[in-house]
Amino acid sequence: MKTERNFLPILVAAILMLSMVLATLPMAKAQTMSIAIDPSYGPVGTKVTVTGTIQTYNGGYKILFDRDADGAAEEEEVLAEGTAVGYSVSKVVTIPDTYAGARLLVLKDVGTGATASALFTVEMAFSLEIVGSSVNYEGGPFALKATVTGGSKLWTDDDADTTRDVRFRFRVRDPTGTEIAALTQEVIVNEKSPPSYGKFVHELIYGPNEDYLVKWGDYTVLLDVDKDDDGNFETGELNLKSVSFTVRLTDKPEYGRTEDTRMKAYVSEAGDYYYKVYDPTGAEVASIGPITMTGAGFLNEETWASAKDSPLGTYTVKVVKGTTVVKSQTFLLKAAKLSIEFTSATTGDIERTYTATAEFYVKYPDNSKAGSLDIPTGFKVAVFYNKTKVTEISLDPLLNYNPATERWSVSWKIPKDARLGIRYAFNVT
Ligand SMILES: [Ca+2]
Ligand SMILES: [Ca+2]
Ligand SMILES: [Ca+2]
Ligand SMILES: [Ca+2]
Repeated sequence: MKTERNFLPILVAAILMLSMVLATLPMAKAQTMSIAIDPSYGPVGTKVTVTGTIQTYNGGYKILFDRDADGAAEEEEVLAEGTAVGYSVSKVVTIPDTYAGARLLVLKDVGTGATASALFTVEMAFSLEIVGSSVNYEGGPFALKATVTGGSKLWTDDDADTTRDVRFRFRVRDPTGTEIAALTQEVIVNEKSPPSYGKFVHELIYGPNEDYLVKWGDYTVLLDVDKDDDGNFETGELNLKSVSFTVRLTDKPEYGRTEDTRMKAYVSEAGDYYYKVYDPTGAEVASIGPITMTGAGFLNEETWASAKDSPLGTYTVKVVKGTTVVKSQTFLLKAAKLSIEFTSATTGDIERTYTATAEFYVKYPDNSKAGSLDIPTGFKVAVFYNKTKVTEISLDPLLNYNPATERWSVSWKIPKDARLGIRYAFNVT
């Protein structure tokens, strides 16, 4: 009895101590695999935040995506890899080319091979764009590119080349909104090669010398896609995307000095024609011709280049036959957009209070060099460190231009308090 009385408090104390020790030991329990995605649907190219947990503390993970839509996300279909923070994973992935529908997105623990999966629903998407300029003279050309991503894996091969395909149709509306039946094009478009699963692209060009593109104004191109691949275009498959282009007498509505003004016109009868260009005062500055036409058709493309000192403002182009003005349109001549070509600059490490210098040409669009007479006083050169402007220096055409070399120069004395060990650059604005 005596021993029992003494043993009980010792036992209680020992159990208490043991539980305290256990409480301070790290938990060795394995985390379960989990995955959550946001958003859970969208077109190819959607950025998806994948969060979840893996089994291995600070372990490696992979994110896999069933891009070929065979029902399994295989090792070669990896979208991202990384290392968990503790057991947690958070990663943004971009949905790659694949087919429409629910696709497996899998988080995998590289150490244990365990996985957790979610479904991302891919939506079919359409695009139609103008390649290059959306403005041109009569007849074009205008280049277009139509794309379907997230096409259907059920689409069949209709042109017997063992590649699944789908029909695109392009329709064109003139500036009055009337559809031009003669410009409608229907094409069978084959799928791009893997890994561009579900991607269908077609490019086409209207013009040059397209008789139907001679009315001035905005034309609209509409894209139809045979989404159910039944060979017909029904409701829900029409006008999925549209894009506009503009036809005029010159290939642009405005030009910089020294830039070529290109013009082309359609005429409806035989005769001797001239292109004539008039400056803002009404003075004739160009007369190109005669261009002899034996019937209806396009006059040749002709160009007129303004000079460095051509007056700025509204110019007029006319197509003239004898004393008859057949067509007339205006364009704007603006100050040229000048470009800068550095010929030398201080590079490498230089000490503070030293002077850094750079030399450069200032060029017109036609590549001719701008001298001190062409450039107004006070155009500025900025010194940058990375993208941060450090200082700005105004140039004086008398001091900073060398007529012999046609080069401009800029110098910058590096202040005593300039930050050391960083990289500076000159930019001209
Ligand atoms: Ca797969
Ligand atoms: Ca087909
Ligand atoms: Ca085919
Ligand atoms: Ca159809």
